[in-house]
Amino acid sequence: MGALRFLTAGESHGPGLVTIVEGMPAGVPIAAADIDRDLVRRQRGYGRGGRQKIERDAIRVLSGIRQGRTIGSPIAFVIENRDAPNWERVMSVTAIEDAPAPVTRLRPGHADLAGALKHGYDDVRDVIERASARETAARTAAGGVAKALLRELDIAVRSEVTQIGNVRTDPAWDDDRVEASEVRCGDEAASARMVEAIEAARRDGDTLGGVVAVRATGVPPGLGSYAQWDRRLDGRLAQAVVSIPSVKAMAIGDGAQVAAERGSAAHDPIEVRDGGFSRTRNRAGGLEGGVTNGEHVVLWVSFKPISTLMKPLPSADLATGEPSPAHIERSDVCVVPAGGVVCEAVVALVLADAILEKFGNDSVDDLRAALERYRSRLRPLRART
Ligand code: EPS
Repeated sequence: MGALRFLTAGESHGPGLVTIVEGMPAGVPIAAADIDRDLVRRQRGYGRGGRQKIERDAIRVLSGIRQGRTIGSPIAFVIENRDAPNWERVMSVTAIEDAPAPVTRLRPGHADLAGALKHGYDDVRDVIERASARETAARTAAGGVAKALLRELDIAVRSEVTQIGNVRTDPAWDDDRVEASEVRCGDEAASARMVEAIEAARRDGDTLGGVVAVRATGVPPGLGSYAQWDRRLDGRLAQAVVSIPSVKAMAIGDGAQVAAERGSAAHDPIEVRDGGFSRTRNRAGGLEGGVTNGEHVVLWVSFKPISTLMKPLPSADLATGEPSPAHIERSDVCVVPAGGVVCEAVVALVLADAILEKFGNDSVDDLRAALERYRSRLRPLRART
């Protein structure tokens, strides 16, 4: 815990977003192009709004990487907000005369009311700017660093949209099909129906949520710990995933279904296959006792519909208290496909953190050697040499 840390800064319409990642071992090959690829994937997806036509999200590396490898120092990035020049007066650092009128019409579902009451603001703009999901670009960049480490260890984190509105399907886990789909769903027929559902919501001035499946493969058993509540990896994954804007629920494996079943159906029988321990099924989603068990880590993440509605809900004015429809601001109709990319990033960060905590974070060569030695003893006691 805390072997790998990251912080982000930046307002949605300020000059840019800042990411600092600290705790990466030296010697990890890392290319800005790989991180930028995920930033582009996060911008795409049917149902995104006008903002993504303006932005060309890409990192500028400020520190921590030299000659294509990490050097063990803090890694810092900036992502420029290309929209910033259009917001210069609103976002002016120095006080300006005849400043733009404050936003006082509160949007249900956003942080608007809770944030304004919390900080005593008279302008909801002060909430909107940092509560905006624009911040997830910075989190995606941090996740790109974690993915670079996991790649070295043959661990991959993927995501796939399985539901938008009431259109549902099963994950295909086929990268080519998922990335070819406008909604990042591997089922072509379901993709088409999801696009139609988004279009129908747009026509009605409404928005849609959905579900993303996230799967990490190649994860060694023994990450996390059952010894203390805050070391349990299930809880650490939940913190990382549920803190993504719009996420309202996360299930681990078949966690939502087994509540209605008997234990004999819910748990995963153990067997020995090819000399190693294995399972006949993976309903636990790769986690038992807050520790990875060697199976794929599988999460199901539910996103609520975007809160800004073009046909706004009834609301009240922060200043006058009078009834007033919610503030309307340029927004998306559906962010579930983009949300999947953000899920990959934060899951990669949690897994990388747990790996560094178990195997050390000074040098990637030392780490690889420690992991190989560990893997070589993951057999029945009597089968060990
Ligand atoms: C986002 C940028 C934002 C929104 C969206 C996420 O840009 P703008 O507010 O200028 O249109 O499009 O934010 C939200 C949906 C939200 O609810 O905060 C981005 O880059 O992801």
